[in-house]
Amino acid sequence: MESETTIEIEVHLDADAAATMRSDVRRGLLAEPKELSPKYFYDERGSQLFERITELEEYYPTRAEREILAGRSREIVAAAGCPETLVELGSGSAAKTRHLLSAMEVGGCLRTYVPVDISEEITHSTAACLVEEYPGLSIQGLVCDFERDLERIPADLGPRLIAFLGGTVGNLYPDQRRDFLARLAALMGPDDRLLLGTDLVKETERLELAYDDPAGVTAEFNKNVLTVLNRELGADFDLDDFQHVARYDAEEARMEICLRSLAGRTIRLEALDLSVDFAAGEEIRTEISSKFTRQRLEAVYAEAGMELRGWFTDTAGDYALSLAAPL
Ligand code: SAH
Ligand code: AVI
Repeated sequence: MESETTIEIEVHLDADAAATMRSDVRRGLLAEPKELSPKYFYDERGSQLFERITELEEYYPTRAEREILAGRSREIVAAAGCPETLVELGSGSAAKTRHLLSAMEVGGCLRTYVPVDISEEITHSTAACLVEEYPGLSIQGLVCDFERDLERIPADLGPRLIAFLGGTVGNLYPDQRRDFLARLAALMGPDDRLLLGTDLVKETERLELAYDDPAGVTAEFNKNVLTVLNRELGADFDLDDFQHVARYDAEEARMEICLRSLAGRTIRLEALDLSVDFAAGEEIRTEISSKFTRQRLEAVYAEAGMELRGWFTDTAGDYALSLAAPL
């Protein structure tokens, strides 16, 4: 890279985003069963707690994805045609992304990195670290909701590799996932490629342990969404009144992460002028985390207007990175 290192980060967490949060939370807490979007986990503390999850012995997906990226990034980048731009959806700390950036640098094609994340703090700190590590890299970050603002991703930066790592696609509900991937496919040019990280179906016991670690970090991460609602919406949740629950639904092939009210109570959300009743034992579903097989992913791509072009797994076969192209 010969050009100058630059960082530009556009923030799109405006009044609309605040209004979306208010209507999402109102709808979710009045729904049957109650639910909240996992995007509200990720304030500064939520991002830090997720980083701690990635270091847990029980949480294998990060390690498995790192193994694939450390061993096969050059192959992946070559299969993607050594594009100039790496767009990363839900980039977070971009810890594993370095393997892709380095492979693009070695291949002589790296120009621009576009991190896209809802968490402003982590996007700024990630960008600041990466410009030190990759002199000449242009960073054009977007702090936004990738579902709401997908069309803001720059399209004029040459061929793009669009990475969606960590298994975050598994946190979208099937209809959301279908719409999201179809919109993404419609935005992709013939030379763009998607690199998608997905956790694979496995034994219930390992899955449940990965989402309910004995040290309680995942429970803290899950309960953090209540802290976010207390702060942003003037809610009066007491975190000790709720229990972290993580169970595998084999039929749907997904983990369901919930918060269970230990007793009957009424929660007040001042900013919504809303009071919500909880029965003893009633749950709020705060996240799903879908698990895939190669066959299921092929079907997911087909209905979104893409096709599978490459399949990379870790040695244990726990996790897959797949490369896809628009049809
Ligand atoms: N890719 C990283 C982080 C995964 S955690 C890894 O593999 O380790 C999920 C990331 O997606 C978080 O950084 C979170 O802030 C971001 N995220 C979740 N929902 C989002 C949304 N709707 N829009 C933008 N970013 C989102
Ligand atoms: C970000 N996402 C892929 C994580 C997952 O595994 O579904 C979030 C997470 N929730 C609890 N532990 C990790």
